[in-house]
Amino acid sequence: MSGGSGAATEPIEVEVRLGPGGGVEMAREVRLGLTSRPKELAPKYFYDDRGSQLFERITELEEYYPTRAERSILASRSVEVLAAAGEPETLVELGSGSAAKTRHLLSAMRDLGCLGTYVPVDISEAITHETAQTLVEEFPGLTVRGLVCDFEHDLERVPDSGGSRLVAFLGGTIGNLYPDARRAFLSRLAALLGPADHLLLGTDLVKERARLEAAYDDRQGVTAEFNRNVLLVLNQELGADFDPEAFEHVARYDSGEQRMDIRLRSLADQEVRVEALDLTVRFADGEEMRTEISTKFTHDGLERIYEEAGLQMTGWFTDPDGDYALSLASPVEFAD
Ligand code: AVJ
Repeated sequence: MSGGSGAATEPIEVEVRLGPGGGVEMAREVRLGLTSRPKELAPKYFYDDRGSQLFERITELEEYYPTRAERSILASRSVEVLAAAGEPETLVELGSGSAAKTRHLLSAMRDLGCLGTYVPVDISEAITHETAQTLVEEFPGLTVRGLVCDFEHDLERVPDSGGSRLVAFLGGTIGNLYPDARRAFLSRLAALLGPADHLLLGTDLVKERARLEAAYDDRQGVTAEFNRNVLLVLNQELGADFDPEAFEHVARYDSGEQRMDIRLRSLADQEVRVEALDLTVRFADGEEMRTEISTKFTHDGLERIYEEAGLQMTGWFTDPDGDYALSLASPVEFAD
């Protein structure tokens, strides 16, 4: 942690909690994925610098509505959201990144007179520092207590600044988790929340197949490039020799599971060498490897999901078209 004895009065503190085991874990996880049937890779590996840039471009595509929809809810209803959350003094944001949408929440806190502390939690130390600096300049008096970590592992490290908290998990990233992992994650979040705290969760909503599939298979091919980028990440990080051109992007809506199912399909019988794993992997012509699921939710479905995790929904905010939702939840044990 930076700062000395006067640490508590520093406007910005960033704690770094990145264990040295990251690479080992990636190797283990990728080995498991490439030797499973069907093969599968975790979506977190999309996001190296190039992958993050490609994702930024996705958010600007005409077909990709979720980012715009979420932003429009935050832009028009943040005061309402904050009031429903009991005017918290602390905003914790999981996966904060450049905090582009966070400004709406911070402005609303300022307008309501409750703005105290912002706790960005992100995997990128550089972005967290940069964001912290920009925000203290933009919001005089704001205290930033950043945490650099993989929040799926280090959720319990989120500092308690005193006062009530709003923990925001935006962008629809919860949709990447399988039901078991999602339940576990939300239960841990629930355990972290005090009686006056709330969770603010961003979720994409179930809608017609055509719009969903277009959002994940844009005409410009940016999403295809983003999907194939995971192969370049494996080449870089694990000394693999994937030829991204030998795979095509597949994005299908699974209406039974209510989720987008995103895969890479091998365009030939091929062998790929992964040097760091001392592993040679065979792909049959047409074989598909899943790289991401992106679950779509409904109001009632989310109510049940919260309930299973020891939470209860206390607020529901959608864009005018009903494409996307921000919901508020609080821990059940403290219900009044
Ligand atoms: C950042 C996980 C919310 O699931 O919509 C976008 C990622 N993948 N296009 C999503 C993504 C393909 C995105 N999330």
